[in-house]
Amino acid sequence: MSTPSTSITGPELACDIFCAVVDNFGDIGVCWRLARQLRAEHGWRVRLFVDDLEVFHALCPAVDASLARQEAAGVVIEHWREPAHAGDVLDIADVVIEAFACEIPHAYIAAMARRERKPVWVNLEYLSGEDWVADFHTRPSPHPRYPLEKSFFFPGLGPGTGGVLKERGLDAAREQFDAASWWRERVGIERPDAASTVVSLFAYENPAVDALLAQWRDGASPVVLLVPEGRISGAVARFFGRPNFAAGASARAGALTAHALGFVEQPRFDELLWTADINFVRGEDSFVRAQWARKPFVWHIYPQADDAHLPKLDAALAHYTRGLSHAARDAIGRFWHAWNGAGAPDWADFWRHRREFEARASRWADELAGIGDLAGNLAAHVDARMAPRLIA
Ligand code: TRH
Repeated sequence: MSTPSTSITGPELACDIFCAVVDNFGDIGVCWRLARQLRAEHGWRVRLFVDDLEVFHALCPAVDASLARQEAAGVVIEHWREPAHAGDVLDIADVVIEAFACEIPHAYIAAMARRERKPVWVNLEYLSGEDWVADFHTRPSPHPRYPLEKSFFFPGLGPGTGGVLKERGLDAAREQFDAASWWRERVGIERPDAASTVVSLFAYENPAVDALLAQWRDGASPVVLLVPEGRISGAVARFFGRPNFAAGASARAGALTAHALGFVEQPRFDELLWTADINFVRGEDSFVRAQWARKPFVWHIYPQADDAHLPKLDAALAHYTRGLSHAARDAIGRFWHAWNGAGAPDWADFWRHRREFEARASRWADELAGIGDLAGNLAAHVDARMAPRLIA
């Protein structure tokens, strides 16, 4: 574990993070990762308010969904039982993070306003690679009624944004990863040889999946598919003519062999991405982890009303494909769009650029790391906002 950084605000800064689980795992996925990192790498005293402990339990089995308050990985976890609840004792932190514009309790805001030294109040936004993000990142917004100011913290993929989360020990852990043991332990077989293409598939329901599975089945070289149990499992089961495709199941058709995996605690999710040759990921957190895995990936973006997600998809593509040949850039654009509902996926057309994608995946991870990691950028933002108050 890394040594906590020395911040001008002291090592034991108290931070409250509020997280409302909208759906799936991404909201708590990002908050839990951030909470652990602020605790482990910055030495902050972190309290995480979460409204859905059942979902949290999937990412962190140590979390007991029946408890009002508990601790895991050095983070205090409060069951945010109802919108008004903010802990039995209104103990206002130095830093208050509301994740993804969730509404923090009114009583808590009123107590923030009464606090002698006002907390640094941050709204952590969803990740977007769009250009406008840099203009809005860290912009302040005064509260309409209280003497409080909130700032908007935008994760992003380009300079001038908050970046994305990356733990200090992540690259070292990836380099030390023992793939052979992983295959025996997680899949119960020896690691496939280099003639096979290993694909991980973490996605929402997707009409393009049948065509893709058929292409892998009918292809000339073997494909080994690893499917964490979830929203796409039903479609994989139907393809193989089975009632379900639950953890532990395996199936084979033509050149395609598929294995279903159980859901693992969050720190172990990366291993799947490290072992595969290409990763299908979704939402926000797995999308980020795929980038740190330095492997080619395909993003199933979280669909929004009125196709509001499509500019985000194109913005991510613009970053990620920079420097690729025209042919490779067009192929990845076509494939990502097909995976997100526009057109039919053509695996051969896409994967013939494999070597170029692999080289770009490594270069891109270096470029992305150049923005700095989100937790570090957030700590610097908090320091900057606290400094004038300390001097005053
Ligand atoms: O689950 P997601 O689709 O999450 C979301 C939410 O839908 C959210 O509302 C939306 O706004 C956001 O996306 C953009 O995908 P995501 O973000 O990749 O989160 C999945 C988390 O699950 C991630 O932290 C990795 C974790 N995970 C495990 O911990 N173990 C596993 O075995 C697997 C498959 C995933």
